[in-house]
Amino acid sequence: MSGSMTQANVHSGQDATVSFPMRIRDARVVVTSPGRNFVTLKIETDQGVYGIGDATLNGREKAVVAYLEHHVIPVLIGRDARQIEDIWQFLYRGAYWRRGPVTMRAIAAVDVALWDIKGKALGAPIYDLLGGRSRDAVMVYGHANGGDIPETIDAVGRYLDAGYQAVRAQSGIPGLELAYGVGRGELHYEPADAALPTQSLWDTRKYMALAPKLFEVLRDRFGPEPRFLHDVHHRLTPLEAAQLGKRLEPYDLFWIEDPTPAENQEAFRLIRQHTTTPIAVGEVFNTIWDAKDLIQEQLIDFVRASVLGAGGLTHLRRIADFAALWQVRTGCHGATDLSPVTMGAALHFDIWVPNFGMQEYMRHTAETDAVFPHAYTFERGFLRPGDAPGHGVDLDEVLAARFPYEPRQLPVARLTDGTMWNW
Ligand code: KDG
Ligand code: MG
Repeated sequence: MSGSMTQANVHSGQDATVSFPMRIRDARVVVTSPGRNFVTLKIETDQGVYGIGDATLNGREKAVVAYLEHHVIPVLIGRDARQIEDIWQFLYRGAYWRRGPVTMRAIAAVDVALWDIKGKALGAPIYDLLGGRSRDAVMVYGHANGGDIPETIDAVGRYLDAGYQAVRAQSGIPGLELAYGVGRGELHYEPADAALPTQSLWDTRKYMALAPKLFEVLRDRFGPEPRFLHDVHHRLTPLEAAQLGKRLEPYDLFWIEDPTPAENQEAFRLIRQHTTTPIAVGEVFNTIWDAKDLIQEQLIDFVRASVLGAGGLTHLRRIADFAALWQVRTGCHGATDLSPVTMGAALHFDIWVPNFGMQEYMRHTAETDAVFPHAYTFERGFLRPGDAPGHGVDLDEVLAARFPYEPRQLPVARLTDGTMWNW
């Protein structure tokens, strides 16, 4: 497509003056590891305006780097950066090989960088381009965890004292080393911990006995007000998930997440038929097709697709609009492997999206925050995107170069008899 419209004196957000069209002059991938690995795409235009997008795929970073460098960047050069929709369609349809975490993260990085450029060129925060604010601030939940129930209760208490209104609670299971969701530090839980996968063990019966007890004790201790969330991390069969949802009903959870793998969307019907505990699914979703049946059959309550996982803002807003028809709300994935660039973009999305549910927020390390200076702010359980043009997150390339890539993979899980299980 060619863009012939000209418009002079548009503020770039970077103290430059731009005129349209804006040709993509250069694009490059920056890999940095300020505490963990991040893959970042920087797109530069001939008008001096640049944009930043996140392309991190935890434990598989280099696959996205190669996809971007070999197959995406060469086709971007010379295109008009204003044509976000056409470029999205070109990268999605034009690849022939559709969907998947590698492809869709690469597309997300381009998409978010282009929204950033458009916002800077027009002097507008992305939320204004989407349609403006629907709320004042974005409610977030943090991860409270401990080696056992008493430790988890203490951790939840610290989050509530810090002003959080929503807390995800995960407890270690006595006798099982390395339970999912139990980190080594308070705020910086990071599962990708070694160059080769760490092995953890899983025991469904022990977990099923512990999880309802945890929430019984949490409600006793903290009363009805806090929103409590819990991540099952794909570990149960549909029937077990239905049983868990039923057992948790008295404790009024905000959601249980990923109760069973969602490759088979139909599997959620059985869970749904047996429990009114709300269900959230989708941090591994890449497109609307992963969620279509779950949404339109009203088998879930929250869709956890993210700006990073689901092809950027252009596609995520389609998922959200589709979900709104069935009163399914958003719940964007926001673990530490989504960089501050994704967090910035997600907050513009969250503050706009009419059917907002909740945003996950795990703190990045101080080094990560320094490499990605950002306009978003946190205060007592809420995040605000700030009013900077674009998404408001930058990349300090000089600092980034001081943190070279470190091979890290996610753990694997086995049953106690050695059978491979879902991590
Ligand atoms: O990289 C994997 C993590 O993002 C994931 O395990 C975190 O389940 C997760 C969550 O809900 O944040
Ligand atoms: Mg999860």
